[in-house]
Amino acid sequence: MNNKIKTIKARHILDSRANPTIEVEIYLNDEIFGRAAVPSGASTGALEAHELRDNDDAYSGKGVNQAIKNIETIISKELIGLDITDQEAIDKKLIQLDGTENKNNLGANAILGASMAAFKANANLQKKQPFELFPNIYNSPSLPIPFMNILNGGAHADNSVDIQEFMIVPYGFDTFDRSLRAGVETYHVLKKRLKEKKLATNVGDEGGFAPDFKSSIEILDEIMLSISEAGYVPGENISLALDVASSEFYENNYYNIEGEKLTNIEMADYLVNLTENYPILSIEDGLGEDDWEGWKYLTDKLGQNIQLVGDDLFVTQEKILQRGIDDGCANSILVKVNQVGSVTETIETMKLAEKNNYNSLVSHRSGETEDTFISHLCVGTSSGQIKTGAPARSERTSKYNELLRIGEVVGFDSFNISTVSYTHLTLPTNREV
Ligand code: 2PG
Ligand code: MG
Repeated sequence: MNNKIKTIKARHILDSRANPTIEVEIYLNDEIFGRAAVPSGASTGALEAHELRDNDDAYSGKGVNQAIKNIETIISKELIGLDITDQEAIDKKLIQLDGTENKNNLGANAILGASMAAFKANANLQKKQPFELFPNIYNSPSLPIPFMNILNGGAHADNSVDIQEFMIVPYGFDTFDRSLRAGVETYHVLKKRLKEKKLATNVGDEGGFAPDFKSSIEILDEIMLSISEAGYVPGENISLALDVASSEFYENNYYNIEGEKLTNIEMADYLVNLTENYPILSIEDGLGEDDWEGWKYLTDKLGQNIQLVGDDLFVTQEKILQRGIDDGCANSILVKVNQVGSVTETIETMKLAEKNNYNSLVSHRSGETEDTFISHLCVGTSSGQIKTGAPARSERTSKYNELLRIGEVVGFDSFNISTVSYTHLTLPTNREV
C-alpha cells in the first residue's frame, strides 16, 4: 500500500454566499484521493486565523487565487512524499511552512483545505469513513443533537433583528433521525405561522427565516408556539438556544440592542431574564469577544445551569480557551475548523475543552459549501452537538444528510443521542405563552 502524497490540486469553487472559496484534492494515486472545501464566516472573531483573499478587482476582492497558488507551489512542494497516515506531521509541516501565529503568510484557508483533504485521503486509503479516524474525545459515542437556526438576524440577514441566531434544539428524542424530524416539523410550522401573520418567509444566510421583529421576546414566543403547534413540548423535548453574536453590536463598552444601550452587566442581566422566562439551554457569545469581565459575570450567574458557548471569544484556539478556563469564563466552546486552520489544532482544542469539563459544539460557518467534514468531526470526537443551520438549503442539509448516512452505518441505536451526558444542561421551567 502506497501511503505517500503524490499530487495536490487546488481550485476555486463558490460558497453559499456567491463568494469564491478553496477546494483542495490530495491524491495518493490515480484512484485514491481526498477532497475538501473551506467555509467562511461573516460575523468573524477578531482573533480568527487569517483568511487570505486577493483584494483585487475580481469577485469584489474576495478571490482566492493567491491562496491557491500557495497550495500548488509552496505547500505541494513540501507535502508531496509525506506519509498520509500521519496527520499530525502533515499539519505540523503546514504550520511551520507558514511560520506565523495566525497563518498570515499562506492563509488559514489554504492550510485548512490541505489539512482536511489529507484527512479524507487517509480515510479513503484506509477504506474507512472520516469519522472513524478521529480520537473519541468525549467518550460517549453518539450522533449529535442538532442546533437548528430557524430564525436569522444580525449579520446573517437584512432584517431588524439584533440577535444573530434563534435555534431550536430537539434534544429529548432517542435517535438523531427522530430529533431531526421534530426540528423540521417545527421549521415548517414556523413558516406557516409567519405567512399567516403576513411576515416575510424569505431566509437568511443559514436557511432560517428572516422577518422583521421588534424584539427577541416576540420571536421567542413565536418559536415556542411553533414548537407546540408542531406537537412537541417546549422545554421537554425541544428547547431553545441563542447565538447572540454580541460583538457585532458591542461598541465603546456598550451593547446596542433593541434600541437600548446596555452596559455589560445590563446585557448579561437581559440574558439571565430571557433564561428565566424561556427554556433556553445554550447561549453563545452573550457578551463581546473582549469583554472578559462581562463573560465572568454571566458565567457566575448562569454557568451552573446553562451552556455558555464561546465562539468569537475563543475562536477555536487552545491558548484563548485556556484563558477562559483560568478566568472562569464560559463553560463550552464553539468549534469551527477554519477559525484555527488545521485538523490537528481543532482536535487539540477540543481535547483541552473536554479535560476541563467544557462542552464542544461543532459548527458550520455562515458561508458554507457541500463539504460534510463537520458531520464526521462531531461524530468521531463524540462532541454530541452540531450547529449547522436550518434544515433548508443544500449547504446546510448536506451536513444533516451526511449524519443520516453515518447513522445508517453505525446504527442509530448504538449511537443514541440519549447517551450523551450534559453537565451544564439543567433546564429552567417552561413558560406559558
Ligand atoms: C457563528 C457563525 C455560524 P459566522 O457566529 O456562530 O453560525 O456565523 O460563520 O458568520 O461567523
Ligand atoms: Mg457564533
